[in-house]
Amino acid sequence: MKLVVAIVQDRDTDLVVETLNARSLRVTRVATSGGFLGQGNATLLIGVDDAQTPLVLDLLRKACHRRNMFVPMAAGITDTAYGLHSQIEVEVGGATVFVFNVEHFEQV
Ligand code: 2BA
Repeated sequence: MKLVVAIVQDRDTDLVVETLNARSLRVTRVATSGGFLGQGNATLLIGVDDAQTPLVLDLLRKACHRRNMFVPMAAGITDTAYGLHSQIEVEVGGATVFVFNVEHFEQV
């Protein structure tokens, strides 16, 4: 068994969860935020049989999109006096995925 931990953008989360549930794949969503941009994202915990792991990764690839965002050059600065010229473009997503081997699983 594997535990897939996927960090996805808020905007993609509903579609990912619906897609997984439609395949009878179970998922827990945790509200998180990125350490760099400080924006809300979701961390999904997906426990699956080994054989289903490629399917989960494929569904994540299809449902999570790359987006370009502009952020102030000094992270954390939100003053509107900073114009676009002092912003940098950052590509976010699709999903950041970690796959762990599960040593033991049970529901009691
Ligand atoms: P954030 O930490 O808010 O990062 C958002 C985006 O900012 C990243 O997109 C990346 O393009 C950029 N970025 C992050 N740290 C940077 C840095 N030190 N210098 C320059 N650019 C930087 P993604 O790579 O797609 O990551 C999206 C979100 O996934 C991250 O949000 C974070 O919540 C999570 N994440 C990404 N890599 C991770 C890792 N190795 N461990 C834990 N969480 C991770």
